[in-house]
Amino acid sequence: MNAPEHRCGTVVVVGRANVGKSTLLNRILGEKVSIVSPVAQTTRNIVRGVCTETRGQIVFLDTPGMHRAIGNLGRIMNKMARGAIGNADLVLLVLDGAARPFVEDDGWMRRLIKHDIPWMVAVNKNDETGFSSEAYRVMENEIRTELDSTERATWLEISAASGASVDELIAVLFAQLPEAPPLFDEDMLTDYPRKLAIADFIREKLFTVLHEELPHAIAVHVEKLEEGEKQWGIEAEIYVNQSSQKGIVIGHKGRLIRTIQRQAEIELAEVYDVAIDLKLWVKVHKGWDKNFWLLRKLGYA
Ligand SMILES: Nc1nc2c(ncn2[C@@H]2O[C@H](COP(=O)(O)OP(=O)(O)OP(=O)(O)O)[C@@H](O)[C@H]2O)c(=O)[nH]1
Ligand SMILES: [Mg+2]
Repeated sequence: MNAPEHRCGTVVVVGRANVGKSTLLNRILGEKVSIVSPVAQTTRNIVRGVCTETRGQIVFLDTPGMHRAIGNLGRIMNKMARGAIGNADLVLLVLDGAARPFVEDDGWMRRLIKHDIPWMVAVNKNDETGFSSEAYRVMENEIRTELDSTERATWLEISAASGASVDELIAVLFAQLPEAPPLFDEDMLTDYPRKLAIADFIREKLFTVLHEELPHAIAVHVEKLEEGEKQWGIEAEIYVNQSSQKGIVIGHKGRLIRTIQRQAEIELAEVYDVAIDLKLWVKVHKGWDKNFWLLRKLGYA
């Protein structure tokens, strides 16, 4: 009897900002490897997540959401996402069925059709009232007609939040990948560097707590990480562009920064299964998001 075939390949997850790419990756992996927030442009790096099971191994790359870029950081993020598809066996384009199509969705479809990369669509948020994939399907038809392309992408309607049709999506992904041995050790979930992951968890809490008040350019850098057996000591700096923003992040009598610190400690303790002592400082770094040296230090360039 033949051994069951083992499929393996890289699936690059792309789409407009805030459509639910990172939520979907976490749902598929059953672990939080990529941060999620209601604020657009949450993911700023390529985050790799490896799904290993009896059918084979899918290496997912979560990418920053495409958006109208302002400044160097925005341009780097868009470039990262566009560049990532060069490594794909398959591109998964995530669309937001609870929102109308945007120019960025058109841009992705056009790019994928033109470059002739195998791709499929997951229309996300089908748990929301008013969900519809119709306008996006019309968009694909119109672009195909314009570009003289006769193929059709595979479409699925899912909810990354509830998990609806996500198993079906995984089955479709496996079916489209080549027969190949695993690329990574079966125990590996992600190879995203720990200091960057910790900085992201803290940034996620900043995004969630500040939300409407969030300064446009904000970043977190882990200055110190001491991994003790019973407790990890972490010191991190929060970068803002102006001194007025420092007050927003700290809040009245330090209330906001304490909330952010506590929420980050709780989540980090859960993720790394160790007690966490987190210290946060807010630093004014005028123009940090335009400074390539700082962007590199933050892991963005
Ligand atoms: N209702 C609903 N909300 C969802 C679903 N998936 C994600 N969201 C929400 O959509 C928002 C954005 O989710 P993310 O996973 O951060 O989106 P993203 O595409 O990774 O965003 P960027 O990293 O900014 O590009 C969050 O508030 C999520 O909770 C879904 O299936 N249903
Ligand atoms: Mg994301």
